[in-house]
Amino acid sequence: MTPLTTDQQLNAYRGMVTIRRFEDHLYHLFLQGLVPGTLHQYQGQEAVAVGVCSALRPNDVIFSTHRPVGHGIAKGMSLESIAAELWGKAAGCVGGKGGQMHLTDISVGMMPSNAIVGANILIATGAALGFKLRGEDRVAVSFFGDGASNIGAFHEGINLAAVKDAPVVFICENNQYAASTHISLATKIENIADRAAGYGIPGVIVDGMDVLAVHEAATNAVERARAGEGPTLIEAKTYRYMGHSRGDPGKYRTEEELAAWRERDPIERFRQLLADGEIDPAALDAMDAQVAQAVEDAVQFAMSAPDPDPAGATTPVYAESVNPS
Ligand SMILES: Cc1ncc(C[n+]2csc(CCOP(=O)(O)OP(=O)(O)O)c2C)c(N)n1
Ligand SMILES: [Mg+2]
Repeated sequence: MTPLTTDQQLNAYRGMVTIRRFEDHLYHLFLQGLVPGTLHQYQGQEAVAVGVCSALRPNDVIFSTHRPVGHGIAKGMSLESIAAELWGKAAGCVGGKGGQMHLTDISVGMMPSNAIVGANILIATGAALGFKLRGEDRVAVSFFGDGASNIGAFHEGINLAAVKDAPVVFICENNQYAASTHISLATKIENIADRAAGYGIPGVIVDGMDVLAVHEAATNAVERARAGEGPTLIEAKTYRYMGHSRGDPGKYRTEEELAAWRERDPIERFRQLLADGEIDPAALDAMDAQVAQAVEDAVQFAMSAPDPDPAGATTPVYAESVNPS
């Protein structure tokens, strides 16, 4: 394991709190009808995004899903560029043309997130093969859900990555549900990580509510990928606190189930660990307040930012010219 320095632990705490605060703030604004479109929220899963991204270098890349806010924040996107994208503003990360499910910032390694379930397993594999063929010391990460593990692309992507020893890490965030379908109704085996054996690669199960455990598992997988030994499938057992998307009240699960997972909240647990160690809880309180202000500022910025110019509606959506004549 690469132990995290105190600064890295504080960064991990700040990252998880930023995701939670931002998502909670969006939720309250959404209920007031102030957020355009829908939201797929990440509360509860913060330790996965932060634990994995803390094991990566800036020039490593990640591929996310319809639930990308946590991944984007963890990889270093600015809150302003995410918020402005959610509000469809010109200052958004893709000029307001993508919205919540298409967060992108190539400069920090946040590749275009993809709402087609399972698709990024193949795309991340392709990126990793590109790194390998060009001799670049870089790793690609594919984040996807338990539901995606029953899509054909899961088999095709992981099999190809395994055969080619591609420098890619597959992170299955098993949050127990694919929309309203519980994992037990869609998957006969207990652990998705067990499927790794079918591809001849390591399968690792990790507590997705424990940021240090996720960091350790991700660090091992990233080191393996960098050493040319190929991919790893990590299954992070976790839970989403909110409904699948904002229109979903989540009636298919019990209050008791939700409460049991909240008992293991990744932020509360990590905060306790830090406070039991050498970190002054007052410093954590100060960080919480700074994060709350940064979230508020980013949302204010986005809501008051100018709309995109309609004249640019088709650029860069279509190539300028594909016909040399
Ligand atoms: C190929 C495909 N099929 C169906 C959908 C509709 N859909 C969007 S999200 C989702 C559930 C995905 O569940 P999971 O992979 O577990 O991710 P989670 O939402 O739990 O993060 C479905 C079925 C889609 N976007 N793409
Ligand atoms: Mg799921």
